[in-house]
Amino acid sequence: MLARVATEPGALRGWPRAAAAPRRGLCGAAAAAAAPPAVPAAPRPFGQVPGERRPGWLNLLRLWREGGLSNLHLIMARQFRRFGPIYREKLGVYDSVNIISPGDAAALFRAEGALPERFSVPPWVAYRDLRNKPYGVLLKSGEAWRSERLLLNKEALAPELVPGFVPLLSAVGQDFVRRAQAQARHSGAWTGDFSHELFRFALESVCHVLYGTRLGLLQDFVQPEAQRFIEAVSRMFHTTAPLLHLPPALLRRSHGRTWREHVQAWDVIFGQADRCIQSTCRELRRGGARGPRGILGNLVERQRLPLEHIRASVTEMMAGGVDTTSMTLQWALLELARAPRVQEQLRAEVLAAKREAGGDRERMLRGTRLLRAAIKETLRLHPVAVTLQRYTAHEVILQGYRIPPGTLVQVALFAMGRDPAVFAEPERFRPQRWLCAGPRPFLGLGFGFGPRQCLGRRIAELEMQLFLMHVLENFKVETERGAEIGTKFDLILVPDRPIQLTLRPLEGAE
Ligand code: HCD
Repeated sequence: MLARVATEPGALRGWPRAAAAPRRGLCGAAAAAAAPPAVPAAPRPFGQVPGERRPGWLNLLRLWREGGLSNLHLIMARQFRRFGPIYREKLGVYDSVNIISPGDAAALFRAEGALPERFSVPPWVAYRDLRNKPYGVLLKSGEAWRSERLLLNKEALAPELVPGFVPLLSAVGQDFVRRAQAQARHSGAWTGDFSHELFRFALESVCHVLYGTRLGLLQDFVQPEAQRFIEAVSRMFHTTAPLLHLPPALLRRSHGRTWREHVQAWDVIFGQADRCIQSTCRELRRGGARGPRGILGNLVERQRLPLEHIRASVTEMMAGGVDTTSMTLQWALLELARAPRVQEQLRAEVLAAKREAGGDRERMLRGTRLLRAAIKETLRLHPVAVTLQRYTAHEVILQGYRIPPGTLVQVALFAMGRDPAVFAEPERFRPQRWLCAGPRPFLGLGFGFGPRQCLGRRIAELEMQLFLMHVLENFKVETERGAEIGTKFDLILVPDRPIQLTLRPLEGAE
């Protein structure tokens, strides 16, 4: 029954409207649907926030019984239908307030303070404590987080980096196309489950910008260590989910199978990342680094951060850059295959941009707004993160309730993306919805918000834009009709079954 919740059109319709905050719809469409808010004059106390006042372990037990955690995103959507646009819930040892409206997200991020903090995934912290490894910027907090984050922004996120990243990422996209063409030569088209190919594409891409070197993962022979790394990252995510709500102290002492597997997965991840980092550093010392230097090289050269800390954050970026972009690209290809007209429009835009820019990829990117919107639209329907979280730095009023400082508040990204009060016809893949005039505040939150947003965002966006550009120039994307594909929570949100796709070479493409 649960599995059907998200696929039913308008499944999120019909929760108590009276309490809803004013909503702004895209292209004005959904705005009219929201009734005028009935916000009381005086804010209500925190204790009155709707929700089940049951002990956290009981809630956790129930969650486990209802298909484990793999339906977390659907269960959240159901809670919003039951309680309205704000509810409180205790899961295991973690108490949180959950919100769904963009207006509330705006209020929350305004209250995040100078040192914003998100929910700090306890098993990831516990692993580093166990192995005595420094935290990377993902898990750091306070001033240490801030100074390191500012340095990393300069090397990974700043807009000035685009000209340097584009050729690196475009080269990998081109290799993917070459590989697909070779595969299609046998039978006129390349059909299958592309997840493994896309994992390799994503790892190759992120390593090219991090280390400035190619691993060669888009060839027929793939190094077994790289393959092991990819599997370890998926296993690390998969084993995080069941450990997510347990108290950290219990984790460290735990000898359970899941925790053991989790530790082993991180060991493989750190081992492989260390090999990449060491060989890049060796090259640097020899002074012989030919070609581009890569993010790691730049960080080491600048010498503003101890190597141990650089290592921790580079490892996080390498691991974070595999499943996230590859799954998003898989969803994007599926949506394009299902919406052939949108696909044609995108292709026309890409080809026109190519004529105009003479193949200069950086200029082409500026001329492909619909393509960028298609990625936003993909992340609306298929966000990587089920929620965004913040601990409030000072009091904030959400839906007329006083939320005290230090409260964990979660923006339900998945539920928001499919809420008809926020997005008109939410079940339709319509990139155009992002292109009309007017402000669209706090709607495109796929990479989070503010100083704590995704550090890999620039890399991920360019990687996905360039990939889709190359693919659209050369192939028609098709899929079998009918196959309904759902979403499952595996710490990040992923397809609940393999996606079958076909890449068919276009007439006249080189
Ligand atoms: C998972 O309830 C569900 O970019 C939890 C809340 C939560 C907290 C942090 C999120 C996580 C969720 C999903 C995966 C995220 C993570 C922060 C960074 C991480 C969104 C939503 C990710 C995939 C980068 C991972 C890097 C890692 C491999 C070092």
